[in-house]
Amino acid sequence: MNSSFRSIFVAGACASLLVLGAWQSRDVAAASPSTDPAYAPEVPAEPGQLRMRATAAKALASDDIAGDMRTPSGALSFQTTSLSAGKAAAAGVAPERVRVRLEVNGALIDHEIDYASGTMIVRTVERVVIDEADRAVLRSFQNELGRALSDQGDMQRMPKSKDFLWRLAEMYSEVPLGRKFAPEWVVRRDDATKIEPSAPTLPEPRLPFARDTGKGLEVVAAACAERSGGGFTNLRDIANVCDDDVAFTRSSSHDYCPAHGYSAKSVRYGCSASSCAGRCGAGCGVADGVGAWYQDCLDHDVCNRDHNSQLGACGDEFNEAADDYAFGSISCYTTCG
Ligand SMILES: [Ca+2]
Ligand SMILES: [Ca+2]
Ligand SMILES: [Ca+2]
Repeated sequence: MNSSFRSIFVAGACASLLVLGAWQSRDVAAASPSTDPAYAPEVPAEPGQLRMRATAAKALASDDIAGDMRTPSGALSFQTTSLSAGKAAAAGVAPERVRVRLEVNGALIDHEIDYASGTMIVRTVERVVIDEADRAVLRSFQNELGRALSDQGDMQRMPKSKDFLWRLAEMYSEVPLGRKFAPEWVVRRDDATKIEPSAPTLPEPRLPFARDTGKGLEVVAAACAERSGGGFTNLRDIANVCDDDVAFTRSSSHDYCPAHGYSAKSVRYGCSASSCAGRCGAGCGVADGVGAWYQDCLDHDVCNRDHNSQLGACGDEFNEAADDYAFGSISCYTTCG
C-alpha cells in the first residue's frame, strides 16, 4: 500500500454548473454492432495460487471459509465469520450478518454486511490506498475465487459467507486506482429506482466557458460537479442481459471532472456487449456472466472505458455501484459468453 499516494483529482473544489443529462430508459434490441465503441481491452488478470484453509469454525460446522492467494504482484488472505444473534451461525442457516476480513499486501480491510438493515460497512484501522500492485492482486482474486467456487458446485446455492466474499472479489476487481479507505465507509442499499420516461439529453457545455460581464467576455474557470444520484436498478428487470445473441442499448451517465460534467449517451450492455458492460465486476467473470447486472455498474464500466482509466474521477461511480455489488440480485448462471 502506498500511503503517500495523492489523487491527481482535487475533490470538493467544483461547483455545480448545470444539471446535465437525463435518463433514457429506452432499450433497443438488435442494435448495430457499430454502436459498440472500440473500448480498450481490459488487462488480463495475473495467475494466482489460491488455497482454502481449514478453520476453527469449520470444526464447529459453520459455512465460514478462510484462505490465501499469492500472485506475482503480492498476496491476499481472507476469512469469513457468519453471525446470528451475536453468535457464530450454524452451517446451512442463513446468518443475519457476515464479516469478511481481507488482507491485501499487508493492509487489513474489514467488511460487515447486515442483511436485515441492508447495510455494508467497510472499516480500516490505518488509511489504505489502493495502488497498482493491490489492484493486480484483487483482479486475480476475482478470477481465482470465482473459479474455485464454481468448481465447488452450484453458485446459486452458495452460503452467505461465500456469496459475500465472492461479491467483494467482484467489487474489488473494479476498484479505482488510488481509492482511499479510512476509517469507515457505510454503504446502504438504495431503493429500486423508478425508470423514468426517456428525455432528451442536454448538450455538454464547453469548459472553461466565457460569459459576458458587460465589460467584455470573461473566461470562467471550469466548474464540474461529481454528482451523486446512484440508484439500485436491476438491468435484468429491463432486458434479458443474459442472452448473448441479442444486443441491447441504453442510456448511461457519468461525470469525469474536470474534463466533462454529468452527461448521458447510449451504450451497449449485456452479455453480448464488450466485456459484459453492466455486470458488477470486471469482464464477464469466470462463470459465464454470473453476477449482478445493475445500472450503476454500467455507468461505472462506461466511465472507466471511455477514459481508459481506473483513476479517481470514476470513483464516485464506483461508490454509487457499491450497494449493487453487495446486494444486487444475481443473474446469468452459465448462460452468457
Ligand atoms: Ca447503487
Ligand atoms: Ca463491469
Ligand atoms: Ca465521476
